[in-house]
Amino acid sequence: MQLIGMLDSPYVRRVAISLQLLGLRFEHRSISVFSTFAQFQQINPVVKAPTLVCDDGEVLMDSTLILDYAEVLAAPRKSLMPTGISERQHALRVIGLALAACEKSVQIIYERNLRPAEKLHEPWVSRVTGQLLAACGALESELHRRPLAVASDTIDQAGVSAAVAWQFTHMMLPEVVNAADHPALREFSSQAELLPAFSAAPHGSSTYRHDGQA
Ligand SMILES: N[C@@H](CCC(=O)N[C@@H](CS)C(=O)NCC(=O)O)C(=O)O
Repeated sequence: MQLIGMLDSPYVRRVAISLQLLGLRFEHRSISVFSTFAQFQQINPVVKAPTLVCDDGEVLMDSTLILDYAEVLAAPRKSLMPTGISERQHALRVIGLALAACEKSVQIIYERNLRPAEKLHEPWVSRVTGQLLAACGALESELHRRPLAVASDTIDQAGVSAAVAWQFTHMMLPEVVNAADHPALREFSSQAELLPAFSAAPHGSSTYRHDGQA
């Protein structure tokens, strides 16, 4: 199967990291939804990253739906989703917060980069910024309340998503989300970024290769 999209997208990155942790082989094609729109459109006319081209050619999109598919492919060997109800409930809360942080960060970045400066709508930016800070604040509290595992064989989808969300927001909007206010997230993310599955798929424009070659 092929994972389409750049690793500067937190959604593409959470899929690339999760597929590795699930022990699934995939080819990564680092195609941009912006600079190579037409090429992306040939693969998925909706132009959403991540896109997954399954082995039979069917095209999936949306990171959470792709991960749902990946979980079934990896079962019963491996899973990143806890099965106990209390653990599952908590994982879903953390993943929801992480995805909200990604979504609000992306909205701010698009507002800044895609809209002419004179058309920037400040009330919208303020609203989204408040939502981003709320998501990061809640993630920080959750990490204090219930620490997440951060080793290759114990990290789960909540851990992958929280770490990817923090790294993305921290790299793209450091002036919006103050790292000093989020010590637990910062520490968790630094440890996660050292894991082989994370370092093989770093934030940015590189292409993941399963043989470890960049
Ligand atoms: N909920 C989606 C969000 C995906 C998303 O918004 N991806 C961005 C890249 S970070 C994208 O495709 N942008 C192009 C567009 O929406 O037109 C997911 O989890 O995959």
